[in-house]
Amino acid sequence: MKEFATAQIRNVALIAHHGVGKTSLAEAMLYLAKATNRLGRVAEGTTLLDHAPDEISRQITIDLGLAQFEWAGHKINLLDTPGYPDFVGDVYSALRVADAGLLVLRASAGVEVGTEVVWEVLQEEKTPLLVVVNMMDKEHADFAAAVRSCHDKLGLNAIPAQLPIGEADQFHGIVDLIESKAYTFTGKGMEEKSQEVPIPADMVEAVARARAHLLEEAATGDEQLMEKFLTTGDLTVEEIRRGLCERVVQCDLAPVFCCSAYHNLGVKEVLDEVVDVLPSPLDVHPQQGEVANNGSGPVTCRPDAAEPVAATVFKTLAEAHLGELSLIRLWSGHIEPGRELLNTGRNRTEKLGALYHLMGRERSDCRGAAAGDIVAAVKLRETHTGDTLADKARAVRLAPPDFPRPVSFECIHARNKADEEKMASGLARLHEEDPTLARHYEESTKETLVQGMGDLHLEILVERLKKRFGVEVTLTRPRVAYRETVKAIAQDEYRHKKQSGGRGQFGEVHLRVEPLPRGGKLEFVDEVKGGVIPGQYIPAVEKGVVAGMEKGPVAGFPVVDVRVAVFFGKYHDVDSSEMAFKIAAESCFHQAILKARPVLLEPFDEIIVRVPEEFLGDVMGDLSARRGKIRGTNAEGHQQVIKAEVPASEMYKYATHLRSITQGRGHFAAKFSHYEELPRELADRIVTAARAEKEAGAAHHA
Ligand SMILES: Nc1nc2c(ncn2[C@@H]2O[C@H](COP(=O)(O)OP(=O)(O)OP(=O)(O)O)[C@@H](O)[C@H]2O)c(=O)[nH]1
Ligand SMILES: [Mg+2]
Repeated sequence: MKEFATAQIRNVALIAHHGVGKTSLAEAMLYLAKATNRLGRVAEGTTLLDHAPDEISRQITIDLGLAQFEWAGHKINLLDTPGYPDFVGDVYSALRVADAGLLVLRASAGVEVGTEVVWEVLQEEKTPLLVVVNMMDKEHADFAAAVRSCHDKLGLNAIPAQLPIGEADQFHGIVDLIESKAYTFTGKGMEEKSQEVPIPADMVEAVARARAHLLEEAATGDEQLMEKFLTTGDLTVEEIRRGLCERVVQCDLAPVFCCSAYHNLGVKEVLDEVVDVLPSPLDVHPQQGEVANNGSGPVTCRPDAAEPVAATVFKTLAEAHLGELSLIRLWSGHIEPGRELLNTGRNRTEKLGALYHLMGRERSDCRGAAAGDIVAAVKLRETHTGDTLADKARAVRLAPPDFPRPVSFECIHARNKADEEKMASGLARLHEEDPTLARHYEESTKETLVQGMGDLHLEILVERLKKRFGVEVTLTRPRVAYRETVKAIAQDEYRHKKQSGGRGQFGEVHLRVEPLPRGGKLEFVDEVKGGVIPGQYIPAVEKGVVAGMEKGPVAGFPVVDVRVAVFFGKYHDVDSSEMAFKIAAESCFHQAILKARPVLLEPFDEIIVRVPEEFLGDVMGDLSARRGKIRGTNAEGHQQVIKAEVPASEMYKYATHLRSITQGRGHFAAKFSHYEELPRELADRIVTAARAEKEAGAAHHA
């Protein structure tokens, strides 16, 4: 493919609820653009875009796909995003770099849950949109209802730019309201043939009404256009497009089109409007970034090939037949293979290798790209998803996609010791590629946890670890990182004395243990008077206490939030040593804490749940059943936002559960909040379990 100038580029993301035909639409576009001579089918596993084996077997999109093709003298960079909520990270990636979106709806359902969920991201990114009502050929297709749902559920000003002729199995043509022309499809798809016909008699009135509405909306916001519309009642095709274009860029309006991607009906018309109505990289706000230590505030990266390079790496692909690739959006400057750039976040020089244009699984060489374009580059060694690449002369750093925090977690185990290292490096790589997959080693439970956006996300992680890194892993429910503390003040003493020929060991320590407020960790106090324990041994006493805190007396969890004072002791001129005092202190601590009413603490998460009004009662009831404490609720648009504190032990698989009780419409974010004392009966259960485990361990070693 030749190189395109910035004005001729369209970066467009396909966004929607899962399974409404985003990938099918992209395939139809590639077919129309003659980028392929076979129309790819999701159900048959023949698509260019869903090409990974796990995508083909599940018939869903897992990884963001890129389809680059030429249409009407323009280069379209189409970003096909996954609709499953587990892979929402890629929606953030795509919207970070797309200049516009195609919001795809199912004609029989209109706005669905998945669309509502990504709506927030669309609004944050201020993405200009066209709405495409797909599956017009299917049962219960209802174009008008789908349009209404945009207004009702999203508050989106969706204005038809087309009307369908017939719906469901009667869908056989389109009235183009911009050009005031009607077309019927001559074959059931594939051939893109359509024939101009008079506007059907029974639609004349509806067309006139819809067209007047469209023209009025197009003229709003432009005084000249409005004046002409009011005096003549009409606008030229160019004026309508100009007016629409302006309002689309302002996110004031989204024109609505209809099609059947599967039968390739109406898709050509959508493509034409992508070129005519959606903005080029020149029409959207330029990126602003920071240059470290320049002291002059944000730097603007204009979409100009003559400027220094500024680019965002928004996705890393790793497929056996594609190799490892970084997808790069160029905001300013020009790049070509062999170009040296700086990874500004990591301060590493990187040299670009081969560059490619992608059509899903197919790639072709790219000799250069100008500001605004998207290219695939052979993965750079130290550059990962979200990083900025820039010319050294202007080492600008741009905001990465604002990825959501992972909400699902599991404990991950390698099959054997030898696999553990491979697992760790595999997890590190997968995290660099997909920041919504995280891993974390929990010191107190000695477990490695993996975190993702849902069960399916983690299931795919397991499969990919096996396929790409050759490690077999299993997932289990993580242990809860309980802690122990005390509720009373107590003291005790301990003498460590050993005489076994030669030099002996001697140290006597008296300790007092007191409770501290939550979050107090350890406060160690030296109250020794008169040198009964010489100053040089006090650090050893503290070390003994710290060692003693590793395993609490209740169930062996770490002890926190205690003040420990050493207030008396004895030493021996010859036999005392640091080791002797450390041992004495550790033993003394174990004795004293037993008398200080030790208890178990459990971690609480602070969570924020967003749900539509009608699910508020169910979700709150469910949170209470999980021993959650509701801290407040308030309305945000159509949604209720619940703030609560919930025991971490009750949050296992909550992402899946919340989806099921809210028909997929609730979502949440969680983070660690604090520790609280565990209720008695639950504590007893944990103590019993810990004892059983200890005994089993002892039996195992015997
Ligand atoms: N009848 C009919 N079926 C369609 C149409 N568009 C898509 N399909 C079918 O709907 C199913 C889902 O289509 P996809 O293109 O995979 O949908 P998607 O939105 O990309 O799905 P995800 O990427 O998993 O969110 C496939 O079996 C398609 O063949 C259409 O216009 N008409
Ligand atoms: Mg798809």
